[in-house]
Amino acid sequence: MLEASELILNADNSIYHLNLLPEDIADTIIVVGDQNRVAQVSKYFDTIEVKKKKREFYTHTGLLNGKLITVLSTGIGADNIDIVLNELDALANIDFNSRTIKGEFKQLKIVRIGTSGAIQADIPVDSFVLSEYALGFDGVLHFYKCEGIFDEDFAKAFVEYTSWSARKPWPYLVKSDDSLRDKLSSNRIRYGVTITNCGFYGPQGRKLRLDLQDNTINNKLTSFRYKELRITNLEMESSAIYGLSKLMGHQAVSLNCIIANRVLGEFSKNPLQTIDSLIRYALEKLTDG
Ligand code: R1P
Repeated sequence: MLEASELILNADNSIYHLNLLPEDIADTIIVVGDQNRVAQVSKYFDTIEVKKKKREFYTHTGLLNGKLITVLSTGIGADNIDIVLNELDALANIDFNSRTIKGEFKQLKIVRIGTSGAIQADIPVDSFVLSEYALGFDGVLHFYKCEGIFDEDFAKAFVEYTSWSARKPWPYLVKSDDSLRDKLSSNRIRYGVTITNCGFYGPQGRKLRLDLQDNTINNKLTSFRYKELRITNLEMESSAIYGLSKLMGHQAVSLNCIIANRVLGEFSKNPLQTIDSLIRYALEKLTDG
């Protein structure tokens, strides 16, 4: 039995941070960083059955073409993903009355629709990148028993190539779910390796007033190659989504709207329109068939 301090429920039996009841979520869940993006997604639903919020975690669940979909905001960062993934999994797989793990496992499909910066010159702003792999600099997964889900050879080659400081979290490479990736694929999509950073400025090589531990890190990220893989873009959530989903048994894919190109120093002239176009693309693919 999970104690009150471990599985924390609110007075109405909803889960602590997300403020949701098990019946409030669909099996297909779109996660976005920005809470304002939740309504940008749910405005395309035919009906909205659930609207709840707490802190930065806004949730709308509704029907689109007869399919129940949840869209939920995670806020920024892999630390928030630890909360969101654990609480979504608890909603699906823990009996809140008996506080025990249910006998039958329920698998969730988790699709992130996020914004991201490209670190290759040939990935233009306003394009879409599906993270075939996520490379985590966030460290969240290392707190779980996670041996065996990472590509250790990739990590070793990366650490050597970049002279990665031993004071930084050990990078971990984790793959997207194959079948969900196929469902969301088309010739409008580019594929790549997405770095999940633990911050926006120094951790992504941005220098405002503070000196960086390694001023050349972004050049090394751009030039690093491992077999047929190269790093394509940077954001702040995908590796924790992929890693935790893999450990829990859920399917996950991250779709990135490229709003900046860090190599060319460019930023999208209309990021909202590009995000809207990726939202419509993802909804079409998820409700197709
Ligand atoms: C940083 O501005 C935020 O934008 C990106 C990063 O991952 C980080 O969360 O994604 P979202 O637009 O989905 O929040």
